[in-house]
Amino acid sequence: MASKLDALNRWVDEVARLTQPDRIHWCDGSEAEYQALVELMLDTGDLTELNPATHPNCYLHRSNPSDVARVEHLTFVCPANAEDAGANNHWMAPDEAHRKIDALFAGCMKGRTLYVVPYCMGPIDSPLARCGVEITDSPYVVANMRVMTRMGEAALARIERDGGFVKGLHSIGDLDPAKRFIMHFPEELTIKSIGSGYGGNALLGKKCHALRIASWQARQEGWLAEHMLILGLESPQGEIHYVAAAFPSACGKTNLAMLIPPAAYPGWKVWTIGDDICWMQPGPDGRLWAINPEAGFFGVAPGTSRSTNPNALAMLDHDAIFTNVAETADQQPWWEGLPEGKPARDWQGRDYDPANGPAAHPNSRFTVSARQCPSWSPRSEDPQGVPISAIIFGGRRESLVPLVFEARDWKHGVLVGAAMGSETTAAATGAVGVLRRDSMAMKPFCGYNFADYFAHWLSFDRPNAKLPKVFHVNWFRKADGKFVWPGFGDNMRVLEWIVGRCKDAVGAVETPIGNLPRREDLNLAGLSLSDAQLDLLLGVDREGWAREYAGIAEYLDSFGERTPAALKQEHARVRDELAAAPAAPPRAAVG
Ligand code: OXD
Ligand code: MN
Repeated sequence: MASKLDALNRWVDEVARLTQPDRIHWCDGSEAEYQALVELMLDTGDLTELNPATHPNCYLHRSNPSDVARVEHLTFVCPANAEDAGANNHWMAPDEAHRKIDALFAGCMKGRTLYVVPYCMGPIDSPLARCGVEITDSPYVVANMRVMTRMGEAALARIERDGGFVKGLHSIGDLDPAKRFIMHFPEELTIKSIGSGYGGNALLGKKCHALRIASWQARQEGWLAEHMLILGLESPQGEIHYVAAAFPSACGKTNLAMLIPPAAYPGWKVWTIGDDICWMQPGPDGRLWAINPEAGFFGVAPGTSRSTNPNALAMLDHDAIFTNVAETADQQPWWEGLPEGKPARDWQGRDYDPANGPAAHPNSRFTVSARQCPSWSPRSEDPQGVPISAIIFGGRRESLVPLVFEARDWKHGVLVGAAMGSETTAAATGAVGVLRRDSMAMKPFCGYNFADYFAHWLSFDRPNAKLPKVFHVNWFRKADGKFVWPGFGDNMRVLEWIVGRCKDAVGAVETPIGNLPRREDLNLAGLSLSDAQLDLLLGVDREGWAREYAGIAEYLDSFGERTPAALKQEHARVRDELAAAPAAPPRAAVG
């Protein structure tokens, strides 16, 4: 009798014929299987054990030094029509892309085991969840997928029920950067990745499936797949508001998702649902309901400490995989920003010598189950997801961009997200600290033309929709080379204002770029910020913004004819307001 797994079995056979592995292993996701993989990797040297007394069940993986970050210049989105990939993606014709990458896959698994990894992105019984199967020859990838997704038997059972799944073929190949490609075929719901064993290049459930392929599916099916954390903010009265926030890679999503409120906030609590990806869909009540498709965190280690993110540190002392961090003399993991301990060996396993650069690679990571986080929310498992009250966009901006502002409505919010800019980080190869536009923090992850993506975002504004309010934040404003805003736990003050705005319970002042808090609208108790610093954080430099909007116009035009007229009109509205001399002091918009 035909089974819904026939297509999967046929694909596994086809891949095995191409890649010629010595063995095929179907992953069941069990603890015993995980332990066997760990033993194997300890034998081959792919993992080393960290100090079992201080960090039980923690392991260190050192990747090839040429393979330490996502490779955007080698990442392709390959629909039949180049226009559908858009100027935001590298495109290759699908036939050519298959030919090129299949030539690299030919025979690449000789002497290796081919692992079949069924996984589910999202709570296993959620109507919002979607399944995939990754075929890989990397046991490190399998171990990470077990932490990051619902992997194994339950996922296979769901695939058997649903029939459909996303196909992801991965091999580390020979780790030669000249033979490295990450290719996406959205029309075939297929991913092919070779030549890298690192993070988003290799754990195909994450960026490749849950963002690039899912964003394509989401457009067709009427939902959103976004590069956003999800948190719940609980007041002392027990009221919880859920917020989703999009920041580019390595701009603090993990820290915000796990925030511990400062002393000025007794009785408040932040609940963590996700730190990287959010799938949202309009519910019958018109609100957007969101799930985190992932089950773990693949977070940036450097900078994580008891003062910046105590919750993260608390989840990292057992059952975690560390990649490219340094080690202390007694085999504890170490990275820059950790005041305890000091490095003895660097991320490449050399005796630590500051002349060789940082001890931990700036993009070194931890992989850990979300359930280990002290602020993990049980609502993460809710099949219906959580209702989103606010969407926050943000980036790293040394100058110009204020601490926080609120978009006047959804259309303006879409413009604010589309116009986002951020200084680049070590999460991808290339120069660090260069300002680039990164719409909705999706520049490296949107699986289709940004112009169509903006139109898709605009399309959610329809009768009976009860859409979240949209905000923009910037924790990274600098003066004299130093950050002005303390950030981390104190970002709670901004979250409180945001939720207050959602409830029409707190004031703001209207400006052409959006509504900003006045000093009296923010709880600043216990902070020592000077008047000049507050002016900087809460001020709008009209001339600077006029220049910014000129740059945004060029950026929107770079997507050509498909850029929605409504977005351009919205841009023109703000640009004209900025150009008009302020007739009167900004108006208070007390809500
Ligand atoms: C990530 C990234 O790993 O955005 O989450 O690079
Ligand atoms: Mn990310």
